[in-house]
Amino acid sequence: MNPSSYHPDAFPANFTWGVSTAAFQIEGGASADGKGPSTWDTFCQEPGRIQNDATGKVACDHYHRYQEDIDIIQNLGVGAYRFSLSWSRMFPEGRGAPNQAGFDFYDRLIDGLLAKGITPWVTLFHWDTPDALQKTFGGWASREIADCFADYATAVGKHFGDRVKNFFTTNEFNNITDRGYYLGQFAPGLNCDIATRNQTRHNALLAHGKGVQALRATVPDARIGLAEDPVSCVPIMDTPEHVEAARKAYRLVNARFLTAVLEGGYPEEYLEDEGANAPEIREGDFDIISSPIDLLGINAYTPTHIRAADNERGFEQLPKPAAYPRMDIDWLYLEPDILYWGCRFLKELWNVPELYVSENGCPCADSLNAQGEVLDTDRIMYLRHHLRSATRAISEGYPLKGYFQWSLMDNFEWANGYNARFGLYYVNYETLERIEKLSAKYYRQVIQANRVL
Ligand code: GBH
Repeated sequence: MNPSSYHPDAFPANFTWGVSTAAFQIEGGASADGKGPSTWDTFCQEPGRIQNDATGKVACDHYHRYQEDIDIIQNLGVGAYRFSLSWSRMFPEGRGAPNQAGFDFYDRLIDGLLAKGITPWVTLFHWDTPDALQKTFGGWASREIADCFADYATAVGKHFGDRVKNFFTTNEFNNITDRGYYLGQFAPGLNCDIATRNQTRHNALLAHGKGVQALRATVPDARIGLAEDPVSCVPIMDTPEHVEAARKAYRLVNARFLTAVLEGGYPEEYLEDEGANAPEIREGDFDIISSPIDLLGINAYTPTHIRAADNERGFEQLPKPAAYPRMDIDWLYLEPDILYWGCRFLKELWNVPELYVSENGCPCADSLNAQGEVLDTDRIMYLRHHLRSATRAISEGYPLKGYFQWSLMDNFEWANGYNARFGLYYVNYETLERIEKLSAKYYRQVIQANRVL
């Protein structure tokens, strides 16, 4: 950096600024124009699963209001928009006959973004499994899902690959597998045994790997990665012994997913811990799972604090004190340094070539004041400090290339329904109007200045 223009809070000139969403959380149009049901459509029908029994039938009605949404994305000044495709909108049965209208919708969206100079970043799968695949072979509990996903990825690559170059295969394995098939909090809402849970993890890794290969084969100039939410280990203080402990912890607590993808195998400790419940691994699986990726997306929200310990593994996770500060949801504890340590450990452990924050944001108790404004100073505080942590990572040479704020607008927050507002835009769920929050103005200014403000 030119010292005369150096500012400690500045981002590099080619830094990618973006916002993120996911299909089920914003689209609505649940059965419009031939879309098939996803497991989330079905799950929302079961009373008691979602707060207030909310559903994704309408959500933000992005399916019909996408043009207005492209306009607000443009108004933010971001150069990139990360969104996911609804698999069952394009393949109502998950495989077999395509639904042309589903492809048409994403054509309109992608062409609309490109016309405004916004680069599409596509996530192939953000949790909305075609329900037909759940009903036919048990979804992610079966290895068959990996081949279906590969076929789907091939179709996506062939159809959109002339215009879309940046891809994430999957989003957050843990919420597909553990929360869906073991904890039962997310679709399909099952409480399987541990062996099945571990097998769904393995099947998901395999689907990712086959997805990478399918995209590589159909879009030669694609940049491919996955979006994961690694447990964000943060050393309790920046001293060599605690940093070393947190690095070890990062590798082991993320063993089931990220470590497995990036090392091409499960760490010994994982297989030991799971014992007889370890997944069935077939020959060649890990060659597929560890297919080279160009970039990694990290979804970062909440920390796990680590200190060095005199035990077999050399670290311990510290519990959160009762009054530890949180944002407006029980699980989101404030710790901006997650971005710095995430980038550092991903580089140090696995030399990941390019890193993107694919999600970072928080829910706030947003409301309109008498002037019709949403003064979300708490979200601005959250963003400011996380961005500063990002600039620290960049200034120390870690390969952080972009930042996607979660989320463009308030939306369907899974089991919390519409009760957690993560947006830069406030959504009035009666009228579906989008209203710019103060944090949107803040983010626009940050992007313009290309530094933390
Ligand atoms: C991401 O998940 C998702 O990719 C995105 O769709 C979502 O809207 C966003 O973050 C905000 O949540 O109740 O204590 O059991 C982040 C992972 C999964 C973290 C669910 C919180 C519930 C924790 N989230 N989890 S708890």
